[in-house]
Amino acid sequence: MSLENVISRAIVSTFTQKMLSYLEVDTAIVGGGPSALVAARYLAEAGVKVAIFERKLAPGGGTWGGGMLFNEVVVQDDALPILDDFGIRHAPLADAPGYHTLDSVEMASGLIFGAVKAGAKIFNSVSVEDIVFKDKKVNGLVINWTPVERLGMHVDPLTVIAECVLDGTGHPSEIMHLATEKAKITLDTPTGKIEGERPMWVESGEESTVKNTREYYPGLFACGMSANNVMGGYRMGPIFGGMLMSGKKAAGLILKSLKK
Ligand code: 48H
Repeated sequence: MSLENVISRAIVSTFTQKMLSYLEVDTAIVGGGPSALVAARYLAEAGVKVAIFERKLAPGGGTWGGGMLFNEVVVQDDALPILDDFGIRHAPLADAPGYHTLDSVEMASGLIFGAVKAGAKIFNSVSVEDIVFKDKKVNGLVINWTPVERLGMHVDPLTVIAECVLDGTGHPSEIMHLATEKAKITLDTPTGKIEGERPMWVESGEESTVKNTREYYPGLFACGMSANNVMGGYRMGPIFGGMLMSGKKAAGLILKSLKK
C-alpha cells in the first residue's frame, strides 16, 4: 500500500472508531469554552464518558483574545486551585491583592490539553443544531459539520445520545434556546424562559456565573456565560475565575445526577 493510502486509511479508521464510541456518552457538552473545558476535565477524571462538541476549529471559546485582543486575562484567588490543577501559570497583581494575571494563550491551550489528557474527547468543527428530546427528557444532541452549517447545505445531521447535556455555548445559550423554543421546555427560572444577560458589573457577574450554574431541566445543565444569560446575570468582561469555577461546579452537579 502506498504511504499516501496508509495515512488516509489510518485517519479515516481511527476517527471512525472514535466517533462510533462517542455516539453514546454519559455527558455531552456543547461548546469548548473555558467553563466547558474545566467541566470536561473533572468529569473525565471521575470516570465519566464525556465529549465536547465545538463549532469552531479551535476550542477555547473566548479565552484566546484576552481583553480587546490584549492576550492577558485576570482571575481572582478562588480560581487559582483550578489553574494549578491544569498547570497553568499566573502572577499576582501588585496593586490589586487577591487578583492575578495570566497569558490567555497559555490558559486556552492549557485548558484544552488538560481536558483531553484527563480523557474527555473533543470533536471540533462540529455544530450542535438541535437536541434529542424523548419522553419529555433531553436525551442528546443533533450534530453536523460546521462547514455544512456555514454554507447552508441541505445535509441531514447525526445524533449523539447522552444521559446529561451541558450547555457551554457562552453568551447565546444556544441549547437553552432550542430547549425552550423547539422542545417547549419550561426552565427552572423565574419566568420559565431565558431571563437574558444584563450589562457589565464585574463583582456581581462573577458571583452569579457560579450561582447560576445549575440543572435547569432534568438532564439539562448550563455553565459559564450561558448559565448567566439563562438566569439574567451581569457580564464581567475579561476576568475568568467565575468561568473556571462554574465548570468545576457543573462537573460536581452532573456527577451527582449521574449517580442517582
Ligand atoms: C457547538 C457551539 C455552539 C453550538 C456555541 O463563550 P465561551 O468562551 O464559553 P464560556 O461561557 O465558558 O466563557 C465565556 C467567556 O469566554 C466570555 O465570553 C466572557 C467571560 N465574557 C464576559 C463578557 O463580559 O463578555 O465559548 C463558547 C463556545 C464557543 O467556542 C462557541 O464556538 C461554542 O461554544 N458554541 N459549539 N455547537 N451550537 N454554540
